[in-house]
Amino acid sequence: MTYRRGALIVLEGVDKAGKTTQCKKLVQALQQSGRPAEMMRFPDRTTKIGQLISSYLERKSNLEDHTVHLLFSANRWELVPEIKEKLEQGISLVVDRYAFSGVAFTSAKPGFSLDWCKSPDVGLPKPDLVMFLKLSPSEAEGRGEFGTERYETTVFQRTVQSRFEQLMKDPSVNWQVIDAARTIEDVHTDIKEHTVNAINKVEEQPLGELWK
Ligand code: Z5A
Repeated sequence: MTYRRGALIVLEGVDKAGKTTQCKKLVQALQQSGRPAEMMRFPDRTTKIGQLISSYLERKSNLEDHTVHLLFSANRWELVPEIKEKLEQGISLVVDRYAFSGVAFTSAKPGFSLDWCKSPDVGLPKPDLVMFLKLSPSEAEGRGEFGTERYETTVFQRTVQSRFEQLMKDPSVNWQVIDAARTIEDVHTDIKEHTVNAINKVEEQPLGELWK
């Protein structure tokens, strides 16, 4: 029997771009069309490392900036065996944020280079497709107030957006920019089309290693 793996699909974007909404809709649509698919999200707040991160984001605890960056990365690495197992079983994974958020958010802090921020995530399973949900800061503001978690301020989010733009210049990653300012249905149609193409394309290809 021919080996067919699932695809690793990542949705990235600034706050309120609609990542969670679209991940859920995409998984549902894939399943309904008979393609095995599951959703994952980072940070995964259910693990011990994820709980440390969650407490930091909720401002219940403070962590030194390098330390929290490494915890976000460790939270991805601890799930790598599960990611690989699912992909090998032919299940496509739709992931809400990944290493790109890790780099964009930490490098938006003073004194952090893109290279330093990327290094702990080098070698992670490489996404077959990364869709960046593009939404201008003013459009994001139109979707309601920011929450109370750390990083949820307009000024910080603008810097994060510019770091994402730097990351998107890397041709070793399969980026697709999605206009997230449209209706939920229009964005979904676009995302689904890119995803189905990626699933069909990669099923007989080996999984890559990120930034290697
Ligand atoms: N972080 C980090 O620092 N390092 C890392 O390595 C990682 C993450 C992985 C985690 O937040 C924080 O951790 C995040 C990055 C940092 N900090 N920030 N800021 P999270 O993942 O737990 O939650 P979130 O990412 O902040 O969620 P979000 O960005 O706020 O939302 P979203 O998923 O992009 O959007 P949504 O929840 O689907 O939709 C937001 C609202 O807009 C909602 O009311 C929707 O109904 C509405 N919506 C969605 N789509 C539309 C359209 N098309 N039109 C109109 N309204 C819409």
